[in-house]
Amino acid sequence: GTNLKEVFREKIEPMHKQVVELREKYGEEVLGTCTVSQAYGGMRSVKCMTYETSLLDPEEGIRFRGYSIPECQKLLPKAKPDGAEPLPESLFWLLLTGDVPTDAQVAQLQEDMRERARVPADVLKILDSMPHEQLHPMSQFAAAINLLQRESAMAAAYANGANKSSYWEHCLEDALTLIARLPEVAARIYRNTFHGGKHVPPGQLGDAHDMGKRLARLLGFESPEFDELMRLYLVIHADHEGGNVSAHAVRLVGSALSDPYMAFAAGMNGLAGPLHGLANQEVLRWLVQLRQRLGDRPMTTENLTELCWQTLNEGHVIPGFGHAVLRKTDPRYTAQRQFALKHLPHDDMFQLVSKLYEVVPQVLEAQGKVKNPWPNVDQHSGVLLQYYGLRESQYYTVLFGVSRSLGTLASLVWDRALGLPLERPKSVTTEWIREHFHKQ
Ligand code: AMX
Repeated sequence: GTNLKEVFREKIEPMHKQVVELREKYGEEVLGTCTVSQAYGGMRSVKCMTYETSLLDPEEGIRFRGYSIPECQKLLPKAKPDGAEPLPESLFWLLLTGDVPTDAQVAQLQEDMRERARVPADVLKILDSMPHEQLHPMSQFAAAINLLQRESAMAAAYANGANKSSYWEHCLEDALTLIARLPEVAARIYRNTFHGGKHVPPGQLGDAHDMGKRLARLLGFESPEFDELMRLYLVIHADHEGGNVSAHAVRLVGSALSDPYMAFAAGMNGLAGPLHGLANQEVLRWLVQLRQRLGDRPMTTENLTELCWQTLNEGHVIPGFGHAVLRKTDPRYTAQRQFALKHLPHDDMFQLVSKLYEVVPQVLEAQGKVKNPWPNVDQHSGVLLQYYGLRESQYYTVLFGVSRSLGTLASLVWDRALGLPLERPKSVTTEWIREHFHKQ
C-alpha cells in the first residue's frame, strides 16, 4: 500500500510480538551497568533504553534503520526530475516503518503533508507579535510548537477516554501535522526576525514541492541548489539514536503521555543548548571571529593553531568538534563536505573549514582532554547556509529543530505503539553513595 498509516499498522503486531519474546527470553539479562562515575558523568555510555529509528556506532556514525548516510543518499527517493539528495519525507517513512519507500509511497505522504501544512492564522498572528529582537529564534520556535498544541489529536483523544491501544494513531496524526507545519512556522520566525516581517505567502508556492523545497522557498530562497541543501540538511539532522538531549527529552516528556507537541517542544528547548544544537550557531560566530583575528595574516597551519589555542586559553570549547559518543569524523560532516566540494569548492569560508579539519584535531589532541578531536555535524552546516545567503547564525538551530522532528516523532509513535511506560529512573544522593559504599 501507499498509505503510511496502514503500512505502519501492519508493522506493530510483529514488532510487539518480537519485543514480548525478547523480554521473555532475555528479560533478566544485564544490558548495561552504571558506575558512580557514570552517574556523576552524564550517564555517558550507560545502556539503559531502546530506540528503534536509528543507532549510532562510535566509529562509523549514525545509521538510520541500518542504513548509513551514503546508503540513504543512494537508496531513498529524490526530487523529480534531477534531485540528488534524498527527500525528507522518504526518510520519515524509512524511520517509521524501517522500509525504503517507493516513489508512490513518498508521493502520497507528500500529498497528505501538504493538506496538513497550513498554520492557523491566529498562531501566525501571535508569532508576528513576538518581540523578535529580544526573543531568540529557538524560544519563538518552542513557543510556536506549544501554540499549535491546542489541535493535538492525542490530547483530545486522551481527554475523551481513548483506549490505550489507539494512542499510536493519535500520536501519528499529531506527528504528521506537526512535521507538515514546521516549515511555515520556521520560515515565519526567520522572516519576522530578519526580514521585517515580509513573508512569502504559502499560497504562492503551488503544490509541486517537498518539505525541503517548501522550507527553502518560504524562507525566501529561490535557487534549486538551496532546495537540495535543505533536503540534505533535513535528512542528516533528523535522528541520532535515543540518548542525545533532544531525542531523550522528547521520549521522556512523551512518556508522561504529554502529547507530541508538548514532547517535541521540550526536545527543542534541549536542542537550544550550546553543547547540543546551538553549536551550529556558535561555530559560525567562531569562524567569523577567527577570520577577524587572522586579519591580513595568511591562513596557515601555524596561524590557525595559535588562534585555536587562544580560544582554549580563553576557557572556551572549540565549537563543532568533539562528541559524547562518536569517536571519528561525523559522517554528517562528511556528507556536508561532499556537498561543498560539489557546489562551492572555492568559497573562502569553506576553505577555512577545510583547513581547520587539518588543524583543530591536532590542537585538541595536544591539549589532551577530549575523547574525540574530530569534527561533528555542526562544524559544517553554517558554512553551507551562509554561502547561499542565510547568514543569520542565531537562526541555524531552528533548521536543526525542523529536521529533528522527523526522527524524534517517528520514535515517539513507536513508543506509543509499543505501549512503553512512564520513564522513571532512580536517583540517589551523594550522602547515599557515601553511606552505601562505606557499609559494603
Ligand atoms: N573544545 C575544547 N574542549 C573540549 C571539546 C572541544 N571541542 N570537546 C570536549 N572538550 C573537553 C570537555 O569540555 C571536557 O573538559 P573538562 O574535563 O574540563 O570538563 C573534556 O574535553 C572531555 O570531554 P569529552 O568526554 O571528550 O566530551 P563530552 O562527552 O563531555 O562532551 C561535547 C561532548 C559535544 C559536549 C563536547 O565535545 C563539546 O563541548 N564540543 C563543542 C560543542 C559542540 O560542538 N557541540 C555539538 C555536538 C553535536 C550536537 O549535539 N549537535
